[in-house]
Amino acid sequence: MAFELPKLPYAYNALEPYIDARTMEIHHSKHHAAYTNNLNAALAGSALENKTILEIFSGLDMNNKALRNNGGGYFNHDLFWKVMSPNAGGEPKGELATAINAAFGSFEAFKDVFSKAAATQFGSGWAWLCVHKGGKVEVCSTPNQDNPLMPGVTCQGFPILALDVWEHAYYLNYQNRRPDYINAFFNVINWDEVAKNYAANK
Ligand code: MN3
Repeated sequence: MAFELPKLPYAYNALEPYIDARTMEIHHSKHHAAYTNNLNAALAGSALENKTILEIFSGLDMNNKALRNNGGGYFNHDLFWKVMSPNAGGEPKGELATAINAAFGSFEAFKDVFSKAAATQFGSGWAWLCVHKGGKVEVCSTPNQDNPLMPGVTCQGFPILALDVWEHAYYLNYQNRRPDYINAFFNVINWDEVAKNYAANK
């Protein structure tokens, strides 16, 4: 079964003014679509063809650039779309809030650490909030389309919140002002979805 471009769970303009419709449309229908198509091309005829994306990551040959970049691009964007929502933002609740407070001291302190990870990721990449077995959470960042589920990536754990800091994610609206885009992202984080990811992978 080939991978399919996941449907966006809201309209392209739903995240305005924080993320503009044109950026969302190009990002989803061009960039994410290309990663998905290229992933399928990289898998075609190989022994991995019917594996899940998590199975593919667990045994990934990091020298296989087509699989690494396009598998990452497929998975990372799927998580990114799902952890955003219109009329979202605010702060996490329940056990996720407890875990964030335990790791960082407060939500504001978490926001600083996450924002710094996103702002200082040199070039293209992603910022993550991950959960480890046992429930501890950690912030990290990775270059390109790498993610914490890939072998040898120093940042480990299961990713439950993702922020794309490639220029294609913000340049039309924010140009070189990556920190403004990062700040805006906090207005569209779907904490209910992040909490679901936490509960499923802790
Ligand atoms: Mn992207």
